[in-house]
Amino acid sequence: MVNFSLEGKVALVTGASYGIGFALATAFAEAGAKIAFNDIKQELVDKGLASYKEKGIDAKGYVCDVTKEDQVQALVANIEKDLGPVNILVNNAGIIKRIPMIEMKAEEFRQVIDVDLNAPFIVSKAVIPSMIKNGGGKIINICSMMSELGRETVSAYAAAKGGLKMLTRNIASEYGKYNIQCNGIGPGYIATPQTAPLRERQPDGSRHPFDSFIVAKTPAERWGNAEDLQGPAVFLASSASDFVNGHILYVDGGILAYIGRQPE
Ligand code: NAP
Ligand code: GCO
Repeated sequence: MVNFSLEGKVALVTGASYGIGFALATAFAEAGAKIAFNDIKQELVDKGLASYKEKGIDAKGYVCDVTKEDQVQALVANIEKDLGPVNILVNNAGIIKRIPMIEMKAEEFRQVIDVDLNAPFIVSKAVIPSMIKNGGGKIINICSMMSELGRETVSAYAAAKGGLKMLTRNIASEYGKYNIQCNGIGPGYIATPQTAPLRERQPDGSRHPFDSFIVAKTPAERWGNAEDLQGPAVFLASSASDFVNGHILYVDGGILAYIGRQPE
């Protein structure tokens, strides 16, 4: 029988006080996993703990900046002490800076690469040794439409998410022999705090032009919500996907397949 259960597994979802990470961790808990998550600030970890508690989930929260290798090593050691070795890692923490490339400072470009690409390397490197020791594991990298497409003002983010697609494939290639599956989820446009600026109502009450643009580019004719990602994530975290490796599963309502609705 196909097994989507996560009973007895320890899942670490980075940056999961709210947003997509919170939704994925919630789904993992509902499938039986023990949940560990981190955020940069204690008050956000506390906010996340309260939100998980409201859903009846006894998550463990840790303050950790995923770009700092020493903090990540300590995070993984603390999770192992509190819950056991990490069986499932979701590299979810991420930032975006929407700045025209020639106006972007090199430091701003580096900051995005640091969180969105260097950090998944750092956190994956921290958990793979114990996954090897324990006979395998699951790594899920949260990629993006920008793993495949570019657009104005998101050069750093697209470079990072394109790199994350290839890091996903490389981890799959290098560690598949240890029964570690590393895959990506490429969400379409999801209604979270990160995309709130793209959906703001205009002063005259009309929809943000980008909001209308995305709806016209999406066959499903709607923005996604974080819950749309839960089933694909549980699939990739479970033994149901043990022969899926190095794959980027796009959960985008069809954006990548569609040229876009023609103007009326
Ligand atoms: P979000 O609402 O901005 O949440 C991002 C989370 O990451 C926040 O909890 C944030 O914590 C945390 N974080 C940022 N930098 C961190 C660091 N250095 N160390 C630890 N935590 C850090 O974003 P989201 O929309 O849920 O997106 C989550 C992931 O999905 C990101 O990788 C994003 O690129 C990706 N994604 C989003 C969409 C979308 O349409 N929303 C689509 C495709 C992919 P703070 O609040 O403390 O900053
Ligand atoms: C943007 C958006 C996108 C989404 C997502 C799409 O400014 O274009 O923020 O990048 O966050 O990555 O998959």
